[in-house]
Amino acid sequence: MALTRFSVSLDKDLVRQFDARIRADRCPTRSKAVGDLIRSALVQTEWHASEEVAGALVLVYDHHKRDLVKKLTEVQHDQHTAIISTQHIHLDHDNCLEIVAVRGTPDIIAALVQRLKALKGLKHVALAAGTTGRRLA
Ligand code: NI
Repeated sequence: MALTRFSVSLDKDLVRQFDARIRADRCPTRSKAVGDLIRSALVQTEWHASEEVAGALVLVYDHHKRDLVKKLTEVQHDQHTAIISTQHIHLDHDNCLEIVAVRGTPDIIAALVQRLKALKGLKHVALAAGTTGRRLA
């Protein structure tokens, strides 16, 4: 990996806050912290473009809720092209945690999230918007 050095001029207080955050996160260097921020911004850019992205959906629900499991299965089958895999964890007697790995264009994944959020009875729906990694250094 070829490295490039560049200098940046920033507000002194902003740098102090950034360094405090780096220490709290136990990030080893400013360079790594800045690189992570740049990658994070680039991943957000991928989600605003129409190229392939990847991520994970986290769902929490009570499997006793009437018809919920059936509806969840229907939605996932309808959107199967965006779903790589699903992991189901029985958290306790009532609650289930489902992790749905997704890959596709942002609009297809957004449509899946929208349909899941529209279902009654889900306690939690969250999307970790990630990347395929192909366009990132
Ligand atoms: Ni379960």
